[in-house]
Amino acid sequence: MEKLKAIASCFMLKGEVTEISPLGNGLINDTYRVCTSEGESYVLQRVNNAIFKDVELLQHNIECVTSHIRAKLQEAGEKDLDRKVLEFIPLKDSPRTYWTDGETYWRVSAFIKDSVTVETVNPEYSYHAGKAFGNFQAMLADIPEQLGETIPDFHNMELRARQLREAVEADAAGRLAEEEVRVILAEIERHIDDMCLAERLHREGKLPKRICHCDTKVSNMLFDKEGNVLCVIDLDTVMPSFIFSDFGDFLRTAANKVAEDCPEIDKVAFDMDIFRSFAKGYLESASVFLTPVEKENLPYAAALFPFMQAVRFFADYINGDTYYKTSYPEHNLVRTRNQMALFRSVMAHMDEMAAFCRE
Ligand code: GN1
Ligand code: MG
Repeated sequence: MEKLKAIASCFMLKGEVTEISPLGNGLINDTYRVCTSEGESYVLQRVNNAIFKDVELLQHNIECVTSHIRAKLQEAGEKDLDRKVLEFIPLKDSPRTYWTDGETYWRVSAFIKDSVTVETVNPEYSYHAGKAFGNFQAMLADIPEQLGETIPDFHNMELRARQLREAVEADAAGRLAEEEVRVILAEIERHIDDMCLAERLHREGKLPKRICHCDTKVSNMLFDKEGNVLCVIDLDTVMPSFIFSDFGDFLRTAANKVAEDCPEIDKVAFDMDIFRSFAKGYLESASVFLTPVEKENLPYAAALFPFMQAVRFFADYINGDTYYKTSYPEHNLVRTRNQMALFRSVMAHMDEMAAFCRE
């Protein structure tokens, strides 16, 4: 904790650091809450630079995005600015918003007062979340700066398929010896081509990339105590992508009846009430810029994200758990089973979703 205190103290905080405690349950970065003698609260985060290799670019993206949104909200007369957009704190001795010793990277943002995160949502929350993520994309549609991909080809299904095949080829942890692994692999292989539709559409010039959040899980949104959306957090993956990313990844977490690592597979199911409310909210705020091809393929996006996540968890399992934090040896396999079950459940609702989006 002394080391964390020393790092936090390099930032332009109000008051002296008095307390640091762990916060949240992200799978990539380490996050802490910092309290100071002036009664202020901050979020201190170690950016995982094994995964985000260019922290300079990442913070540049985040600064562009937060200042663009701040300006838009200000223009619209927003009163509660500090709770509607994240604010990153500069260092004491430089305008830079991250600290590094050359090996680890840290940053600090203001803690948003009276906010909560949730792991599950009801249809009403989903409607608001849909509007919020649609708005987020709409606000960023005219960002003047060029943003880079903080993880190149992050949501590129062709790349994820290739990475899985490389993992299988190397079989670094000897896990291909497990029969279940081979069964799952065969099922995944049957769907890979269909799931790579977005990349094909993009190559044909029919699908644009836009600035997206790319990690729209439920827990990446702050709500106030009444259930209103305050803002979207965890901006490391904000980058050019297909709008499917934000639509699909929210539903992957919100519309699953259980958590992504729940081992009781028979409880996994895609909740159409959540789908309908989220899609309604999203379409209300995003319709202004969506093309017909984007709209038509929203059901595909709902299927793509559980599938892609299954492929990523599964590749990590086969690689011997080198990417995601795990709590027990089969954790990534359990997550894979869960996401494949969700994928099957989504696929059973394709026509119903398409009919809903057409209306
Ligand atoms: C990771 O950091 P966290 O937990 O929000 C991952 C997402 C996955 C998610 C699965 C950079 O997000 O893409 O969807 O885990 N982020 C990265 O829970 O790989
Ligand atoms: Mg994240």
